[in-house]
Amino acid sequence: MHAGISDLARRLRDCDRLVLFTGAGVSAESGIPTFRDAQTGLWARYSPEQLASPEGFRTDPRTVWEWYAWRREKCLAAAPNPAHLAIAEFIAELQRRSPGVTLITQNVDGLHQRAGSEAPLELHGNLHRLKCFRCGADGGDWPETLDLLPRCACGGLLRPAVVWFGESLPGEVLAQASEAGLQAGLFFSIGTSSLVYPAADLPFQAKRRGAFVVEINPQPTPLSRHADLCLHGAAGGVLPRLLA
Ligand code: BJW
Ligand code: ZN
Repeated sequence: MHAGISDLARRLRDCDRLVLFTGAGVSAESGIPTFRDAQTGLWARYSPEQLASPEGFRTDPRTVWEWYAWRREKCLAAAPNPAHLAIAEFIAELQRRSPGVTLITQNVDGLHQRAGSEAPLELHGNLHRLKCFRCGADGGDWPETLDLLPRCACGGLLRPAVVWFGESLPGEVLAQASEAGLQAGLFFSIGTSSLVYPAADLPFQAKRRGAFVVEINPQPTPLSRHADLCLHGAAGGVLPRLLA
């Protein structure tokens, strides 16, 4: 039996350690495709093995660069939607009361920052930054053209600074996210399919430590039956009302 929404309003008022954990669904209403939607998801049209794995990059770095360049253009052309904005306003409001709110995102699109959320914990990196495929060094800004693929001072190819399948998440970011989850009294999982690990484990860890877990998603996920409350709907519709 799910706890009610009036109970949630009370918890939002009283809770002093809160986590907002977001996935691609939060950017869907900005026109950024999710990964796993059966019709419009990126993985319905493109191969994750070819485009989002170290093996794929090793085999055909140009194809991977071109795919990310296309996605980057889409992100730059998009604007934050009411979900990003509600989250940013909510965090600003809460930070006046207490410091205990952490935004953790799996998204690489930078839209939380553009909405005004300053430093989300980016578990899967950021598409707008680059790093070296060989030595891991920071790779500066995107090149003007891809006529020649950009290289690091060490000679290695640069790549988008995102986390591909089979790669470890940035250790310090994951540690901070886990810590925030374990401390949380209230944990929101918003717009994520809860399928990709280790990120998907965060709400389960929080739940085991006693957090009240709320899921916001138009579809059920593997988290749904463990959550204390499921709000079925689009993030851009639910969040502005909930967090106002
Ligand atoms: C809305 C909405 C609206 C729609 N409002 N909601 C078997 C084989 C191989 C690997 C594994 C395996 N089993 C486990 C693994 C490990 C693997 C994994 O978890 N795989 C599973 C898929 C099975 N994980 C990894 O490899 C991770 N690393 C790791 O484990 O390291 C340890 C290790 C080291 C060495 C060897 C082996 C292990 C790394 C995972 C990296 C994920 N990377 C990506 C790409 C990032 C870069 C890029 O953007 O290109 O991250 S994949 C993609 O999935 C992206 C996302 O961040 C991530 C999560 O997706 P998300 O955000 O949940 O999106 P969707 O599309 O799945 O869901 C959207 C949701 O929104 C849906 O529920 C909709 O209903 C909802 N929605 N509209 C609200 N308006
Ligand atoms: Zn290098």
